[in-house]
Amino acid sequence: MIMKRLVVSFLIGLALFYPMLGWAHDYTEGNFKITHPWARFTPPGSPNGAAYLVIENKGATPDRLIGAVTPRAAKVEIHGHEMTDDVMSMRQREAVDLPPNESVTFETGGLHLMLIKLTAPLKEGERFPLTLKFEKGDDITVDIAVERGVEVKMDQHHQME
Ligand SMILES: [Cu+2]
Repeated sequence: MIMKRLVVSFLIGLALFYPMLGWAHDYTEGNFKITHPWARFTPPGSPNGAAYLVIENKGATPDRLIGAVTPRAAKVEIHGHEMTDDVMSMRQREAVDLPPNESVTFETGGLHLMLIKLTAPLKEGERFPLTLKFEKGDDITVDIAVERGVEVKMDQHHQME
């Protein structure tokens, strides 16, 4: 009886804890380590989303991220934020340099992968595949974890497009 109760509470604990496991997932393939690929949930009717991750180039040579694809969106664009005349604006980038032995962070308010025309809103707790394309290295497919994240005003630019 006690054993059964322990198992049940363990399972409940696991269910509650499960979303947090997403925070720690990472992938090491080829020269790259991809850490915590995630996207913010999107409200109903929102056409676009944004994904974030950290890419570490563990190799000895420079490479570049040249794009990404996912079945969850019509296309993926690399976006960065830039200050021009004291105004922060979002700009599409062709590629992101990945120097050897350095980490590049895609984060809210900075570099991000813009998911254009989502097939459906991103639901918290959901996971979906996204394939990163490199100039030299092989493609790497990661699971993007959809999370609540922290509310950031910056994200409003996604609604405007
Ligand atoms: Cu964007």
